[in-house]
Amino acid sequence: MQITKEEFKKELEQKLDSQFAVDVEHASLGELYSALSNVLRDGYAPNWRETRIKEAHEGKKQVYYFSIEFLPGTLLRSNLLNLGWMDTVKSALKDLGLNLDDIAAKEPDMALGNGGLGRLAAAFMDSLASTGYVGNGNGIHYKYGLFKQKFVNGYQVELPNDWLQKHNHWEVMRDNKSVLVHFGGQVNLVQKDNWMTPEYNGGYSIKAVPYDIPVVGYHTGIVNTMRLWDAEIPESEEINYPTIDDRRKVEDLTSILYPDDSSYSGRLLRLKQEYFFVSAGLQSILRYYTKDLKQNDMHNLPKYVAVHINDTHPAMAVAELMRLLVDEYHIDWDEAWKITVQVISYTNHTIMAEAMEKWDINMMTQLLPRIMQIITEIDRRYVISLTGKVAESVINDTRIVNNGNVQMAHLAIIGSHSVNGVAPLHTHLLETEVLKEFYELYPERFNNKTNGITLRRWLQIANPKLSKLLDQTVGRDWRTDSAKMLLLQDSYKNAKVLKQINEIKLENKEKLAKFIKKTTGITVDPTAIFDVQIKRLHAYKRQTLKLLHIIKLYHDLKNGIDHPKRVVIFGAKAAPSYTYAKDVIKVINEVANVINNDASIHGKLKVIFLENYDVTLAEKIIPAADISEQISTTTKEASGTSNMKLMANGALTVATMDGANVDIAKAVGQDNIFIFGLNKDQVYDYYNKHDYKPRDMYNSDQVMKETVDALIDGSFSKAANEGRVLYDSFLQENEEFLVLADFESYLQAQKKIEENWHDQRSWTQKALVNIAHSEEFNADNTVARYAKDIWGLKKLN
Ligand code: GL2
Repeated sequence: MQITKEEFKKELEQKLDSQFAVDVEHASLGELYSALSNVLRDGYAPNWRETRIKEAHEGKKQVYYFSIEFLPGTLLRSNLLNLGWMDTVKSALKDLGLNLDDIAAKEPDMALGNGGLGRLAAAFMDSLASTGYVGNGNGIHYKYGLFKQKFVNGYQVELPNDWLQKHNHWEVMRDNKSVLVHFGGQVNLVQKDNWMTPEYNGGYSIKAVPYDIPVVGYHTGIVNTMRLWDAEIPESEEINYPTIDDRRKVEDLTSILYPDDSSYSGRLLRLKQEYFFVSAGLQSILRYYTKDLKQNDMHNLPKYVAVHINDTHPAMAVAELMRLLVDEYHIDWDEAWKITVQVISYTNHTIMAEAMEKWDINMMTQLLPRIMQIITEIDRRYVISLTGKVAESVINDTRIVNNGNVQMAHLAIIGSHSVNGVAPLHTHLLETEVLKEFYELYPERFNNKTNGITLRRWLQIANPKLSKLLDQTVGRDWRTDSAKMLLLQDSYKNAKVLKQINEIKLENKEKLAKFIKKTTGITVDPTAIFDVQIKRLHAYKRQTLKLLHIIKLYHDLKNGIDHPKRVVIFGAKAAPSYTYAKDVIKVINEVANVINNDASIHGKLKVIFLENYDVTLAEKIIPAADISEQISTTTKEASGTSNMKLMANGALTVATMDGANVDIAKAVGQDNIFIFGLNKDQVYDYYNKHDYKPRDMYNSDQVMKETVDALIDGSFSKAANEGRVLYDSFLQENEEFLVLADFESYLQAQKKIEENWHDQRSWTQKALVNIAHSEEFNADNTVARYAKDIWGLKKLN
């Protein structure tokens, strides 16, 4: 539905009046946000309803994307954009003396995740709706999102992120679609009507209540649904929970994202969360299949339904679907297994061993007795199917239940028809190292799907000026057909276009500089190099290597060795129980303090660590970046996606040949990226031979020694203890992240960056090539590959 400026103004006035009894002139920004989002809801509601009717009518196969994280960020501007209202509304608001950005800033960021994996899930939702597919999200309606990060004396402090406090204007609670999820008790199988039927003794049920969030497609008229489940006490069981405290204990199931897994109770809660949203999701899918689609043959389920498990957190879907098919729909085990494997597919997002989930058998037996029985049976049959065919060691390594644990990745792989990695190198490592034995058993299941990003958010919304420039140079079609962005290369020598790219970057940097001033009090020069590292804080991502580079630059400047002016900008949260990552934050903050307050270097180097990195903050930083730091230890970063967002905004990448950096390098060519560091074979060489001796490197390299020593020689005395932790970690024999091994090569890459910076024309040309080629990482295309190769979807008519 389209709207004119006048219609919009009238609607806005009416909403303000009916909701708050105020007029435009007297409305607060919060009231304007609320009224504006309600006008927008009226705009897409018919499409939402019609999409549902159409889905059922056409009976096309749908994908359900199960993810414990979704990071959509804010939705006001993306809904405006996707509905085609952006320009009209902006201009109408301007007539009223209002600014969309000020109003949009009132929306809380939906931070229901902590990193790339959750953002990817949200990007896929947007892409499915924007390219014409029916795709549904399935996740958890956390009352508190990822913590709000503050720095106190340089330390990270975590505060609750009460994003629902002011009400989520987009969601619709659908009580009538609730389902019950059962926990605990004991289960016996008894013969009933010729069927081994589970009989439950004890335990309790929790009511899963869905909150549906619309996912508005870009100019497609399609509005899909992201369904997030909240926990409530079933009316029938209220009597068992007489006090508010009792109730809260149950409803806390969906309170927090990532309960602290260092305690038993934290792990138990996490396991509960995983089963809760998996069971609720699958129950509602089967109800839709039988009631709305009026299908009664479960054998046809794979023709209508694809369930995708985003990492292992929803891997219990394999066992839960088996439970529903066998126990509730009385399908024979073998038949049910075939259906399950055809329905389910799995993405692996990391090779890091600590992220490979496993659950203690006793915990699982207590909490989910029937699921544990089913997993045991899947495992038993798996072992039988391979006995005598492959080496016993292979069976032991790959079976689901071993060493007292349930291996979730094994369950996911054995129960899926597709297992994919997220960049070619990552997939290759899965096939040849991490999941080698599985690859040999099921080569046909493995495939690669390189990650992608939503250019709508990262260009159209975050960088409207660059988007307009693209309109002028390559035509507006790039907004729906990103391949057109490649035409920007025709302007490689066009002085006017290059000048415009520069001007836009400078404007974006000025805007960010103002934000930095406002939030940190620090003045930065927008003409300096804006050098950006934004991602979760993790040892493998090596914010520490950037830190060493900063210290080296600082020493040079103190010693009269000149460098171009640089502002290093960090954004990163450390997981609350990850002390090393928190130490890194403290050290960076104290190093920043010393450098930012040292008048002797004349402001040539500034270090800014912005608090509370989230999607909203990323939208501010990314358009202003000159340098994109992608410096993980090669082999460790499965893909990365900030690398794609930053290149789309014309930042040049400094990178190891890790994850999707490899593909970015291929896309833009060696001249338009700064590659450094050990390659995968060299890294594995160190790992296999166990002969990485950083202390020898340190002793024989004076520059390295001085740089690293600064962490413990009192230069940054307010982080003496934490500095010592970092120092020790770098020098430890066989240190896993090979920080010092890449130090020299990283300095060389940074030197090259400085040399290139002096030639502004060639710098901007490199930026232009990066912008043009970012289209290769358009999530719309990624999703099209999933739809075709894994899910077997057809677009809605
Ligand atoms: C991650 C990977 O670390 C990251 O490299 C990848 O881009 C994303 C999306 O595939 O997945 N894995 C993971 O657990 N998180 C990630 O960001 N949190």
